[in-house]
Amino acid sequence: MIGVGDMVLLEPLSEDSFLENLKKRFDHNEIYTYIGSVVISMNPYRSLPIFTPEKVEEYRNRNFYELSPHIYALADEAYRSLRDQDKDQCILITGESGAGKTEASKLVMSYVAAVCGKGQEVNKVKEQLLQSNPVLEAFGNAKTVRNDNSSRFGKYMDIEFDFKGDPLGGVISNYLLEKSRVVKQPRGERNFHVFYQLLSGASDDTLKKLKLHRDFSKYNYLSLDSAIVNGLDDAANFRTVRNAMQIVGFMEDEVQSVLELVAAVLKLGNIEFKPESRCNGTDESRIKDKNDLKEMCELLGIEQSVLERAFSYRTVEAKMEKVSTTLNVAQAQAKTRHKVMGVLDIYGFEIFEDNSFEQFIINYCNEKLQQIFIELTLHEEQEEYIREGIEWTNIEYFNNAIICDLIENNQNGILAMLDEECLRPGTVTDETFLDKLNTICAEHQHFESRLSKNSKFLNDHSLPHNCFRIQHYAGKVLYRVEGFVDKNNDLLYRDLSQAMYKANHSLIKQLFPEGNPSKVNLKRPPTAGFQFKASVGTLMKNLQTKNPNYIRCIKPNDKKASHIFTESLVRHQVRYLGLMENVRVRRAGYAFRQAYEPCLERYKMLCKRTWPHWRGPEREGVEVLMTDLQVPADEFSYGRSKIFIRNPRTLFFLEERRRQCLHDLASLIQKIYRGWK
Ligand code: AD9
Ligand code: MG
Repeated sequence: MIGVGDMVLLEPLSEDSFLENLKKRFDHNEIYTYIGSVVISMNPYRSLPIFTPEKVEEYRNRNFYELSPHIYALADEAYRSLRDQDKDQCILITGESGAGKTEASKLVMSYVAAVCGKGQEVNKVKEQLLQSNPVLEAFGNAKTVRNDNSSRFGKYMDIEFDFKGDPLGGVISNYLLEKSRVVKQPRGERNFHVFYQLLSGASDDTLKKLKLHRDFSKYNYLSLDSAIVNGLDDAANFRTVRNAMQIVGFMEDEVQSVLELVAAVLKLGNIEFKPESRCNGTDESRIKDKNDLKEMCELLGIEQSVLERAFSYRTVEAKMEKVSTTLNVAQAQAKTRHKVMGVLDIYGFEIFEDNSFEQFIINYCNEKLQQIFIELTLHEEQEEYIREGIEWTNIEYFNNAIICDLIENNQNGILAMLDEECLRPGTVTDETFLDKLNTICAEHQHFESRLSKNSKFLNDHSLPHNCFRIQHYAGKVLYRVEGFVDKNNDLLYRDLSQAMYKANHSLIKQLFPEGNPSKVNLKRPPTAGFQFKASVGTLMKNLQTKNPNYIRCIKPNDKKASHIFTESLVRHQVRYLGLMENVRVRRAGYAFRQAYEPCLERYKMLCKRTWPHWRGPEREGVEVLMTDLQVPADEFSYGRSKIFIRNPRTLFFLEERRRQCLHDLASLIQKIYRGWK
């Protein structure tokens, strides 16, 4: 073992020794390290030979602490608890952008697919589950300055299993896609992969049908300075995605429709407007060159004049009767009939030079996940000791509930204020929103406590005039308010959705149901922020019903490079992820706990007095067992309903004795059987 595999066993424990251990292991390609049952995963930024079918076999059906730390051990433990103990599981993967969350989620899914069920039907389901990834990534991931394959949406997948543990299918929920990227990308970043994949990988014939050129530079939406990404083969990925779409279940004509839509978006980006003065003195916008518009209309089966009108005449009346697209935020569903394993892979915490509404939403989501981690591993752990009457000294940790509240509080949280501003009649601008934020934060009693020394909302005169700053758990982020109001409103002019609905194209029609003139709904749809908050709330509730398994991803350097361990960067992540507190709580506590009854059931064969039946109370049975086995008294404590075992080694000892016992028993039965024959 290189270094110490479980930080709980690290001596002496300090932040420095913690980092040293991580570095030592990282330098020797040991990218996984435990804190009890939590897996720390360091991004190696290169492929390591540790994800082979042989490795899968090695970890299959083995106890968590038996082998060296690996993400497979966590996946195996989660899958077996699901299958054998009927406990729904969730895998929570956190870490900042580029830390390796998406890769980790795929490793977990491929491990579970490798070990669960067999047979033609089951294999088909597994393939579909795995192949959903390339499709989602093509449309939802993009190169950013942080990560060449950055997830620009949150993904939660519930994989459902039958009573035998065979997979039945999955439900995928998406959370707030960064739609604005289609139109504009920050410098050094790209649009969603699918555009480049299509242009690079489609056959000449397909491109001709789609009226596209292979040359990225022909399209305004495809930024040029970073269109080619080292190590990313767009053409090969296009074939992978095409194939994956087929496996997932798209019919050939549906694939075609999707590609037409992608092509139409590229055309749309090329349409340019020019102002034209009318005789009554007003300005009106006119389309400069109508060729792209014509081709776009041909692709989507829309009459050109209809779309042209919708583009050019955005009347005041239409402005007042706004109708919005509903966001693609599906509710996380958990069907109780089946066993469920949820895998959560969201966009990681982001601090850019320029942070807008998208980063605000992404970082809010990360705050919520940090909160659930704190609730379940730090808070709940300490609460359980108190409940069970186990002696305990509290360990201090930073609770980010205050930041979540600052953002989501129904009365005066930032999202509520933004909504209030968006719904207010009169002139509403990003600046009026910022003014409101500043005034309320300064005035309101409730906020004053936050503005005092513990304040997480920061706005002083040193900030640029259109910005506010939040002290997130993972660092201070400066947000520029420009676009907040529009993005939160997320409104589409009715003329446009109606034009789209008129298309002779089944997919487009489905995407703009609000354009149906017979279903005009003048009621204002919920804002983007409101919907996001609600769906994140539902997700958190869903996660809390499951047994959590944590993967905490760490980014070793800012260069996307292998072999570099930037200590200051890792130290910062170790701090804000609360990993030291995690070790302390775990060390002060007990690595393993089990209710008396199942504990007695499992180990009663190790003691003559409890085997084959123990007639008294279970707790006494366990006491007899531990005394007989001479387990040192400081290794465990008796709680009200559970036994708490301090060190995993004690558990190995019990497991080893049990295995030996079963082995002896099997030999004995064989002997008797042979003698009998
Ligand atoms: V973001 O929040 O979506 O921007 P992630 O998801 O945390 O971010 P991702 O999994 O996409 O990061 O990892 C970034 C890159 O690191 C990958 O594209 C790989 O090139 C690299 N990576 C991550 N994990 C591994 C690994 N286990 N083995 C090899 C890896 N490379
Ligand atoms: Mg990702």
